[in-house]
Amino acid sequence: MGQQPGPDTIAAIATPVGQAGIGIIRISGPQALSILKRIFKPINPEAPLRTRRLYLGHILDPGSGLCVDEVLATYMKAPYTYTREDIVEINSHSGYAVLSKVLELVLESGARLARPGEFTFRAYLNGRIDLTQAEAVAELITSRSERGLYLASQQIKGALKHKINSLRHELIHVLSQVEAAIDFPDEEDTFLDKTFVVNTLRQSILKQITELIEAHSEKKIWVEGISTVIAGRVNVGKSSLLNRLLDEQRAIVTPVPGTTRDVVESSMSIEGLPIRLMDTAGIREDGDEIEKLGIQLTEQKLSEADLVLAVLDYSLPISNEDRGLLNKIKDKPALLVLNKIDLPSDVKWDEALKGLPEFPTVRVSALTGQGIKQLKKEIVRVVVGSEVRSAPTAIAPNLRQAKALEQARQYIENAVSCIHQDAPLEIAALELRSALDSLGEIIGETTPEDVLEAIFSNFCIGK
Ligand SMILES: Nc1nc2c(ncn2[C@@H]2O[C@H](COP(=O)(O)OP(=O)(O)OP(=O)(O)O)[C@@H](O)[C@H]2O)c(=O)[nH]1
Ligand SMILES: [Mg+2]
Repeated sequence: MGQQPGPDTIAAIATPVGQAGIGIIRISGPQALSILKRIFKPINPEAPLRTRRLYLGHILDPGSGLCVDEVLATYMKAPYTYTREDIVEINSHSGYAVLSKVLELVLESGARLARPGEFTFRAYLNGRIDLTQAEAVAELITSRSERGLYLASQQIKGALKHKINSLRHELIHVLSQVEAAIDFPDEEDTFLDKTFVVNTLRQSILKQITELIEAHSEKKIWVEGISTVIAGRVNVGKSSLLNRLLDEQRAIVTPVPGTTRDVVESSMSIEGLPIRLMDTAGIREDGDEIEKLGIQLTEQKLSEADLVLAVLDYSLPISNEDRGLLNKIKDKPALLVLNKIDLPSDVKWDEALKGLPEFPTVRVSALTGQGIKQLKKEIVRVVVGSEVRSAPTAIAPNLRQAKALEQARQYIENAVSCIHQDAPLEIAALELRSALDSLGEIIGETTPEDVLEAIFSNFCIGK
């Protein structure tokens, strides 16, 4: 994203390119209106193109004079727009050829193709929104659940920004007292009330920061979904379990061991909890070349998973592959799924599992559906505690913001121990100032350029 936006005008297709009723081309910048006038002929040629009105007309190619499409066009005058610049939106019909032709004419008339997230970046640079609001726009678009949508929309309205600003004010108040005591060490009315300072830092500021950090993990679940990997040795019924959980024949099931070679991913929700379910290649020691690659992929997915469903065959003795899997995931949130309970079994499972890492265990039959309800309940329990909370947190930071909060927490804890140990107050002040900077990074006041670049490059083009 780099440089400040100059006086240039950007344009992009703001809707997915494909066949649909309408598609939107968006233009932002000082030339937006003149570009529109060059290529758009309103039905009423006398129409003055006033701001915030929808005009019916035609897009004409200025070179050939040919009509491209019948459209609705809007001109929105700065500064009360998304980017705080002049904006034009052209609602054309949606098809690849139409949209790209209109965009081409816009670009030929003086606009430049927008980079991903550049409209929102301008909104941020022009002070219409802060960084937390800009990030929430991306989260709103990618959100996988209603709860995730709620969290993102709260953040767009500025909930996190206000929270961070109020924390900063509290911190500035404490810092000003520390600095007054440094500057005027001998005066009675600037004498530092250390108990007050430590209490404010601990009981108010640190407490709020910690609550925000905790809310982050909850948010990740709602916005991104829980990546849940079904793993186990070949033929235990992983693909059957995926199909049963999804209630559809998504993955191929056969009696042949080593059927699944690749990762099969699907989405579902349990009690509104968004789950990204992944069926993987069965683990076995003597597979062929393709199978080995599949197993490598399984291992990678296992390491990234939020939750593992480790499937074992209830009817067969425990194997080395089973033991290897359980040991591998010993530090992960996981459920042990004993599948095929419709079949007879001589295995004494309590004994067979002795000495292995312990997990909550559910007995199911992917074939008959027995135990699947219980499995779904356990999934929710492992991920969010006993049940889905009905009163969600309204404010929840994303990973970047949570990391900055952790930094701030560390600096404040350092300051508290400095004050406790009667270290020079200058050091405590320095720590508190660093904490302020970390909080400032969250809302974009002290955010390094490369971080901004990374944030906005994750947006889609046209947003
Ligand atoms: N009786 C019984 N058979 C099952 C059950 N679940 C799966 N099977 C059968 O077990 C065989 C293997 O099932 P899959 O779902 O393909 O097993 P998988 O773990 O995905 O196997 P790979 O992809 O080869 O690793 C098939 O013949 C299924 O019909 C079950 O609960 N009970
Ligand atoms: Mg399979």
